[in-house]
Amino acid sequence: SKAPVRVTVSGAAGQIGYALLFRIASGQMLGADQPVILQLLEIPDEKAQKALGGVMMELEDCAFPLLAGMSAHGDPMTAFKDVDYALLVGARPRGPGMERRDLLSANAQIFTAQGKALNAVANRTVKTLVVGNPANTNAYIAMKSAPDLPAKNFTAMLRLDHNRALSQLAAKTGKAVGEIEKVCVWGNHSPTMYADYRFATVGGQSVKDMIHDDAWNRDVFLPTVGKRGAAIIEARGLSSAASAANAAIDHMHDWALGTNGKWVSMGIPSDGSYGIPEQTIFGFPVTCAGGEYQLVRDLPIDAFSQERINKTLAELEEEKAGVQHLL
Ligand code: NAX
Repeated sequence: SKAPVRVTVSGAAGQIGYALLFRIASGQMLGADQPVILQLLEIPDEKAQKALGGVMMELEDCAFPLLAGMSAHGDPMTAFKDVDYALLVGARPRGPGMERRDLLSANAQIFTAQGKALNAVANRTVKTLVVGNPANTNAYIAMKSAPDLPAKNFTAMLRLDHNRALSQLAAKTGKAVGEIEKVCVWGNHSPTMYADYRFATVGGQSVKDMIHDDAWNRDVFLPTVGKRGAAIIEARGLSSAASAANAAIDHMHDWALGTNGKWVSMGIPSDGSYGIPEQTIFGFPVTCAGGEYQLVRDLPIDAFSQERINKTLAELEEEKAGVQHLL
């Protein structure tokens, strides 16, 4: 049987953590034959650590055959020791009266410290996924704080937007969600993201031709996907948690185990393609094989798409400028 791999989850006592850990431990992320050791990071605060202890009791009570070990941490330097997969979920939420600038700098501190810890103690092949918002900029900060690790090891989660786009397209076309291929989401994980179905197909048929309604794209589809997080908060009184955890599972699963040629969306450091400045963590279409992601290259970008890409890029550049002095 396979040797266990180490998986660190930060924010492990939070609501996404609660929807995520049990699925990792049951094998849904890395496969039914892959034992895992969970290294769980929370703020050192007594209440958070106590809550984390409760989650760990529940993990024990599941008696997962694949759960080969587990530990609680309040310090990233121990939490990331020898880690193979790091899911950075914990972040500072925006509090009442908090300016965007304050939020950016609070998170810059967290992700600088975590990037440095990964740099110092993680396995050199660590695959890092940032979920905590602002996810793309936090991933950028962690990457910049870990100069001894390959930049390509740092990614941000666009998969929830990708999955939301798929489900909206399935509903619109009346097709099964699993049949839709070649959808992608460009840019920042924020309402400015650009979900793009120009290349999408169902059973070889063009989704764009099936829908044949540019106004629906602009006035219904993009706003619905972009504001879906807000709609869930409005309905549930809490932000997306199970769907966010599911997207994190999908992202890591596909990165580790491959997509068999299928497109998925990942926030990855740009290599300069599509006019996106190098190292900007930007949502792109990728395929995954052999534990690596590959950018889908040379797609045509029409005027409408260029406008949307410029808009989401401008937002990311502004976020980056807001934290540059902290790096
Ligand atoms: P919760 O507030 O329920 O949980 C966050 C947990 O992180 C808390 O237990 C907190 O103590 C912990 N934490 C805070 N700072 C930490 C640090 N420095 N080290 C370790 N742990 C720390 O939030 P939850 O609903 O779980 O959401 C977590 C993050 O995901 C938020 O930043 C949220 O904005 C972001 N999201 C990102 C999404 C994406 O698609 N990229 C979608 C869902 C979600 O909104």
